[in-house]
Amino acid sequence: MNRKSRILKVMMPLASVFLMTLMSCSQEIPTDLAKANLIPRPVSVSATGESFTVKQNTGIYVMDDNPEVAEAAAFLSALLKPLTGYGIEVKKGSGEVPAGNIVLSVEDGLDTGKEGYILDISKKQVSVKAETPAGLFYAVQTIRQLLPAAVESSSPANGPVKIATGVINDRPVYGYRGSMLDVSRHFFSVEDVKRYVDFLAAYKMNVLHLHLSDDQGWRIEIKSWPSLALHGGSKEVGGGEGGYYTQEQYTDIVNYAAARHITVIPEIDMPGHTNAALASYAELNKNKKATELYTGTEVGFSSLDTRSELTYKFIDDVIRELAAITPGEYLHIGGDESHSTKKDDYIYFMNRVQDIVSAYGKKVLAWDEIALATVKPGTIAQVWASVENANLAVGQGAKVLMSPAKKAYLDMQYHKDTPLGLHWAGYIEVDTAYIWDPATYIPGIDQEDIVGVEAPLWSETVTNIDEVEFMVFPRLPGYAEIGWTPAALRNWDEYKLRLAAHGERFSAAGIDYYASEKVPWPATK
Ligand code: IFG
Repeated sequence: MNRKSRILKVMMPLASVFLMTLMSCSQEIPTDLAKANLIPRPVSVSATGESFTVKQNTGIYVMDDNPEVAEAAAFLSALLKPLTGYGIEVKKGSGEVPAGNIVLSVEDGLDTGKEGYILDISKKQVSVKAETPAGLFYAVQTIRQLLPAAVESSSPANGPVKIATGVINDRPVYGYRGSMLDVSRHFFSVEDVKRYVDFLAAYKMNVLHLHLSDDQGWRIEIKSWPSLALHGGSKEVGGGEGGYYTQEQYTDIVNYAAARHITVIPEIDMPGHTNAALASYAELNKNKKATELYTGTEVGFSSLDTRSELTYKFIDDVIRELAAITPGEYLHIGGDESHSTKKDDYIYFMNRVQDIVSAYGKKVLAWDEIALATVKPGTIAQVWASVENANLAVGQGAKVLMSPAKKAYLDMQYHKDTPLGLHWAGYIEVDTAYIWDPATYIPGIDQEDIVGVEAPLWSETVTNIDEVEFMVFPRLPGYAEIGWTPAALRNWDEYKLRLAAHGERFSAAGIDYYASEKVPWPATK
């Protein structure tokens, strides 16, 4: 062997060792936790510049017997398993937990409130602390966003999974961070509603308001009035076959949401928006004639007979059955656009129906027109169109839920060429949806008057889950951040960069999002 080949024989292995070392070193270059694209933006993040690596024997220790803590751990394990290919076992811990593991514990006195958490990531351990299981669940959603986008398609990461080290101390500003899905204009399957719940959970939202009845469809089984669902639920806008949830299916949705710390608030809209009920029972109509089922998109033409005792028997039966299958403390009684109800009749009706709801141990949510009546103790007015009603409600000592149509209606077109949606409240591009502060939106209505934010998706023009995704993304994460993150930490020019980084996560989750030109999406999109 000549001299040259002898040198090569020695040098080659050394070169490959050097190259491997370089590569492994390059993977050792610490990632910066402060540069993570988290939405909602956490209250405080301090990076320490190293990485925790998930390894073959990494487990998740729960230091508490509370089954909800184990559920949060199981949720994280289900995210990590396909990503790493490891077992990621959930174990009951006590005392010292060996290095290289993830630890979830519920503790008092953390000053993180009911939904906050402290996420302390070091090379040796990921420690998640919260005062409640909800806080742990939200910490898990933060960890989820520290993992590669592949986690959203349950597919393997390309290489070791590393989590940047540092401490995140986080808690929401508002306790009510929600979205509404109108399943009345167009009906959506249980599976679609569960997917909608998944969207909310990923962004730490905690309320799903289901608009279950309107002129075009009654979507929940009421056993004492069976025709409501059977007949009133048989069509939808455009004349399609509609549908409804049996009480068992509704309970399935409620439980699925609850496992993700999301409360379902059902809405029975009345006295207006009631044609589906009036078409189902002749006796509910003043002239004792059932109306025709309606498949158009006009509003304001229907009204229950507010002076008939049968109407209140009907409502009592509906509220009783709905309250019995709704663990959440609120029922929504609608009250919007009652253009066919005289004002005095409306006031009488809304006052009486609030009493029926509280008789079944529930509190009332209603659209802001309720402020024209007596807003009873505990009732929340959902602000959608009228600053005057909002001030009337707060003037009566009520709290408000902010859903201003001009900012928060997800059925508004992004711009004039958007193929879906309406624009009566204006066009809502992604920046318009983000650049507002509920606490200063209406002069005289301050943060302490506001329970939170909700983004409604009305479905006159939205017919399936793909169209839902197009209208909801990329605006929904912005509403989640408005509900969670202090206004002082929010600004569009910084947020849009984080949102851009979520584009690959939407794609990995199979979300057909609108690639707005307002957002600097990475070249791949
Ligand atoms: N207003 C109606 C909705 C729906 C909406 C569409 C409320 C409270 C217009 N009421 O918004 O039923 O038709 O953008």
